[in-house]
Order: sequence, then structure tokens, then C-alpha cells
Amino acid sequence: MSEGKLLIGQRRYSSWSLRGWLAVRAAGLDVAIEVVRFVRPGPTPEIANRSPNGLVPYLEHRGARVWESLAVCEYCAELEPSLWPSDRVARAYARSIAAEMLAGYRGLRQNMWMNLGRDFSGLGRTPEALADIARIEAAWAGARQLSGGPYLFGAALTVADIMYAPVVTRFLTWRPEISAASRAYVDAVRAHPLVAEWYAAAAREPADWLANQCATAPGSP
Ligand SMILES: N[C@@H](CCC(=O)N[C@@H](CS)C(=O)NCC(=O)O)C(=O)O
Repeated sequence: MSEGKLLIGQRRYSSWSLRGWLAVRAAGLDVAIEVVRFVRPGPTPEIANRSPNGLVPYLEHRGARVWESLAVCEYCAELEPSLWPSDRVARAYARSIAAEMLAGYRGLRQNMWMNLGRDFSGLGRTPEALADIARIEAAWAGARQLSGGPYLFGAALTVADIMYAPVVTRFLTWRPEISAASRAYVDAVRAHPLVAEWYAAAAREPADWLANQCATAPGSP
């Protein structure tokens, strides 16, 4: 018997859901995963009715109700403290770049939305998106310099990696020019068993679910 549930949107399109799901799985929570198909034009009534902020991810676990992806990550890190770096200085960096991800990078998000099923190589390279990509590469490089990689803070995923995982998928879909070091990080995250599991499940979503892009992405494929 599971200890709760995690409500997510379509795996192919829902970047915020990927974050919540990765945190829950990395922490080993025993919850049922419930996937809601996006209705377009949004908002999706089922999500609006079931989640306190009308958005996914939304977690219910042993009496706790948690929404907003970073709050879900924080909740999971309480149960699995290795989801933040143990070193205080590294943890400060990790928290800062995780918060930066939640609060910003609008240029990237609006021009290179998440779509695991398409190849948009060479598109979306607006000045705003490229400026965000430069900042993200610098944030990643700083972390991996401190830790030695392969993930941002060493040998295991932390909340910082989880927050940036959808950026990794965007880089794979849109193929902006990035450094060899960033490419190595992208490849490491893509090869992580949980990320591979998410991609495989996305590929199995029903064909008639295609193109119900997350409402927070402006374009559809
Ligand atoms: N700040 C929120 C953003 C969540 C969000 O925008 N979720 C989108 C899916 S990617 C959503 O639920 N949209 C409702 C809809 O498309 O019907 C978080 O971090 O969880």
C-alpha cells in the first residue's frame, strides 16, 4: 500500500513535473504516480480541481500536502538529506542556483520549451535564450569545479541537478551550442537511470496525447 500520491502532467512536456518526480524517486518515497493529460486551451480542469495551486507537481505523502516543485524537493530532502550537499559552502551554492532556476531563465523557458519527442536543433536561439544559457553554463561550471562532477555536486543527484534536469532535456531537444564541459554534464544527467526511466515513460504516452504542451510554454511543437 503506497503512502500517498504524486500528481504530474504529461512527461513529454511537463518540466515542473519532472522535477517533482525526480525528487520523489531520488528520495525513495513510496507514492502512486498519477499522470494527468493537459487540456488545451488550459488550464486543465482536473489539475485545477486537485492541486492547491492549480498546478503540477502536487504531492500528498503521509498527511503532508506539498506543491511548488522546489517545496517538493525540500520536503524530499528532509527525508533524504543527501539531496543537498553535506558541505555548508557547497549547499549554499546549490540552494542559490536551485532558487535561480525557479525564479528565472524566462528567455530560455519561453524560446526553448520542453518537448522530449522532437528535435528542434538550431531553433529558439534568441538573445534572451542565449543569455540565459550562458548564465546556466557558468552556474554549472562553478558547481562542477567545486565538486569534480559528474553531477553538479559530485557523484549523486542533488536538488540542484533535479531543478536543472528539464534544462538538460531542452539542450538535448534544441541543441544550442554549449561547451564540452556542459555537454558532458548533459550526457551524465541524460544517462542517469531515473532520467532514462522518465524518457522511456514519455515515449510510451498515448499518441493522441501529443501536442498538449504545458500551458506555461508559449509555443506548441
Ligand atoms: N512554479 C510551479 C510551476 C508549475 C507549473 O507551471 N506547472 C504546469 C505544468 S508544466 C501546470 O501545472 N500547468 C497547468 C496546465 O497546463 O493545465 C512549480 O515550481 O511547481
